[in-house]
Order: sequence, then C-alpha cells, then structure tokens
Amino acid sequence: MKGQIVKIISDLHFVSFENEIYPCKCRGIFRKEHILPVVGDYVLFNKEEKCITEILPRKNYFLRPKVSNIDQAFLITSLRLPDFSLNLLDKFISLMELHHVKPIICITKKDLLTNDEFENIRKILSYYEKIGYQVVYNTDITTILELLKNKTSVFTGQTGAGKSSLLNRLNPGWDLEVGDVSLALGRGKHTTRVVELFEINGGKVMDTPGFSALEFDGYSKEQIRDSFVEFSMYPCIYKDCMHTKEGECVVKEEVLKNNILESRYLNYLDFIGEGKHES
Ligand SMILES: Nc1nc2c(ncn2[C@@H]2O[C@H](COP(=O)(O)OP(=O)(O)O)[C@@H](O)[C@H]2O)c(=O)[nH]1
Ligand SMILES: [Mg+2]
Ligand SMILES: [Zn+2]
Repeated sequence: MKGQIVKIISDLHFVSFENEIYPCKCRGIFRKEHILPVVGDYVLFNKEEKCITEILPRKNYFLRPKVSNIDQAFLITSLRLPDFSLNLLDKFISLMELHHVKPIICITKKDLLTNDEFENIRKILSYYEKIGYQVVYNTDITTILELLKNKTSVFTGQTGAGKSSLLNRLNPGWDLEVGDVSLALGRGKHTTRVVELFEINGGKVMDTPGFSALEFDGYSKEQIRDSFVEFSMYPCIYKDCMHTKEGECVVKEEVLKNNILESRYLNYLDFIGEGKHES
C-alpha cells in the first residue's frame, strides 16, 4: 500500500492510508542507504506487518523542520502588527518557487486598516495576482478549505501574523495556542516539538510555524533570478541577463514602465546581494 508519513516518534512512523493511521517500523535497509524517513514522505508499507518497505522519491525536502513533499504554502501576511512587508513576501515567494512549492498569498488583519490605507495595498496585491499568485484573505474560510483539498500544505509567515488563529478557525478541534504564549512563558521562540501533518478536508496541513529559518544560502544568483517568475515574461535581448547593469535590459525597462513592480525588482537586487544596502 502507498501511504504518507504524518508523524514520527522515535522509531514509530505513523502512516496515513485511507483515513486510518498505521504506526509502522522501518526496515533496516534505509539506514544502510542513508535515507531516513521524514514527515511528508510517501511510502510503500505492509499493513499487516506494520512495516515500511520503501520511501518513494521526494518532490521536495526541508531541513527545519524536517519535512517533505509539500505541495503548497500559505504565506500568512499581515497588513498590521506586524506591518505588511513586501521584502518578506517576495522572499517567501522566491524560496517556495525554489523548493517547487506553490505559494498562496493569505492576507490577515485587513480589519486593522482604513479603506484608504487598504486601497494602496489592494493595487499591489492585484499585481501579484496578475503574475499568477492567488491572493486569499483569512476571512475566506470556504475558499481556503477548498484549496486544502487533496494537498499537503504548510502555513508560514512571521510570528504574530495569524497562522494559529487561522488554523484554529479552519478546524476548531486543534485549539492551537494563539498569541506569543511561548515568549510569555520564557521558553523562547524556538521550542522544538514534533512535526505533524493533520488531515483537513481531504488534505493535510502541517501544524508548525514552518520554514521561518529559510534563507537563499546555497542557491545561485541565476536560480534566484528565475524564481521571479514575471521576469521571464519579458525576454531580455542579452542572453543570461541578470537584469542589473546592462544598458538595454528589457526587464529594467519594464520596471521603469511600471509593468514590473519596482519593489519586486529592488527585492530581487537585495536577494542577489546587489541591493543598495549591501556591501
Ligand atoms: N485584528 C486582527 N487580529 C488578528 C487577526 N488574525 C490574528 N489576529 C491576532 O493576532 C495575534 C497573533 O495571532 P497568532 O494566530 O498567534 O499568530 P501566529 O504567531 O502567526 O500563529 C493574536 O492576538 C490574534 O488574535 C486578524 O485577522 N485581525
Ligand atoms: Mg502560532
Ligand atoms: Zn535583462
């Protein structure tokens, strides 16, 4: 049978298969092959012997937390407290593109803005929609539930952005801690805990804050460039152009014509280390 690991506690691997969870052990061969199963892995397992026989190839893999096969990430983005940050949004989008995870922009705390304040942000968000990213609000519970179907998803974003509150609203049974409870208890922000995938509406969701430690380390400038998906809509006359210094660079021209959002371009320069504030 083919199942998915949803939780690991020491040598017990909890495999989800047709709405049941099977605690399984692993065959020793994985250790010899230096493959350790992680949460998210699709595996072949024997239901009767409660034994995993094979780990199927991974679509993607993350180290912190250790998890694989993430289909999509809800980028939980608050408009206030913490303030809306385009730099952070672009960073999450690019990092998800680099990991072959579909980014979905999920806006929170719209209620804290006046209509005028929101108008500016609405224009910016429509740019993201134009280049192919879905934008949802944390009030669109039905839409979000629909998006979760048949997918393995993660909710990621700044502390305080509203991840736990939203997860609780999607499934009140979870009762996740809301607010900076860990800080209040003096445990610090990085309390380690077991990663778990929860079933929701025929899909699975990871219950941890997820991927806050992700950086561009290890990715080339070319890869970072290609993670800005709209740049490739404007083929540059220079082959392999980095869109930085070149005179007649088409991407730079489109930035000046406001066809490419200037903040996206500036964040791109920042991420490849050519931004104004970089040495
Ligand atoms: N006004 C407002 N507050 C929100 C919203 N979403 C979450 N919050 C509040 O923001 C704080 C942090 O939320 P939490 O879910 O713990 O954020 P997390 O750190 O991302 O898990 C809590 O006090 C929530 O009640 C929202 O849409 N509007
Ligand atoms: Mg939380
Ligand atoms: Zn160029």
